[in-house]
Amino acid sequence: MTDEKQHRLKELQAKYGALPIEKLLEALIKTEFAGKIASFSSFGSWSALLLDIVAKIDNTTPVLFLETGKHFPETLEFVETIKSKIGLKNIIALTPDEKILANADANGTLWQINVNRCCWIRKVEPLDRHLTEVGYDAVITGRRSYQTKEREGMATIELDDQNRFRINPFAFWSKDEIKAEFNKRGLPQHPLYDKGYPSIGCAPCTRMVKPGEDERAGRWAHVADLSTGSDKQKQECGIHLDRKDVAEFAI
Ligand code: ADX
Ligand code: SF4
Repeated sequence: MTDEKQHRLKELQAKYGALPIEKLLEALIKTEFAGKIASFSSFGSWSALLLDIVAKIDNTTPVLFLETGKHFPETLEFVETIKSKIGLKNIIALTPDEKILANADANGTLWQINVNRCCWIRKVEPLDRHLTEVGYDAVITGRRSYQTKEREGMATIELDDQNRFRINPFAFWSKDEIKAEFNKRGLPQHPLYDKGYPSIGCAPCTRMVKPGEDERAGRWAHVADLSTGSDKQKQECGIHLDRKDVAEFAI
């Protein structure tokens, strides 16, 4: 982390860190990082909320969607619903490198034996390739600190390991606050949400959640059953982790 970036981080936090979400994002999208900021979206259960706020500020803001080739058909339909209902004009689908796929996951079953490498091929590499090509200064995510242990320490405005500003406008929102704002705006919900999928990723790595289970219990639930040497349930696909922590899965 350079001193200059650290200094700017402190300035941004002091100036905008306590603002309501619309004001925070407006300042960052229109002024601080104009033309150099993108939002990520998983097009999952509560995604419409961030997308609605971003679209109302500037509906040409790039929205990066990792099109892993493994999504539920319902997720791909939901992308179209969001486009028409929320009016986003610049959704960019990022796809895995064909050569890497052909070499490392030719039959598409790598997720069964090595989820970390599969996520690297289908998410981390395509994202990093795009971020480097375009040279964004900042990205916006929909992560919340209550979601996982790894996310507990996040800040609303932070610097990632590549010296890029990462904005987590919902960092300190509770689940109830998200739901209330979502409902107030009358936003479209992912079609699988009401069918028992509170947290939605790729189809092979997302199962239905039983009543009483944690909302992320259905994510990578098969991993604990694999003989990969790890009995810990995977909680992060890798795009928000320091790249040194996923380097061993790179091809
Ligand atoms: S994950 O790491 O467990 O897969 P989760 O579904 O909670 O992520 O989403 C957390 C944030 O990561 C989302 O708010 C979004 O910013 C980003 N994200 C997750 N999946 C994708 C995707 N397929 N494309 C783009 N961004 C994504
Ligand atoms: Fe592969 Fe599963 Fe990761 Fe999707 S979530 S990229 S299918 S391991």
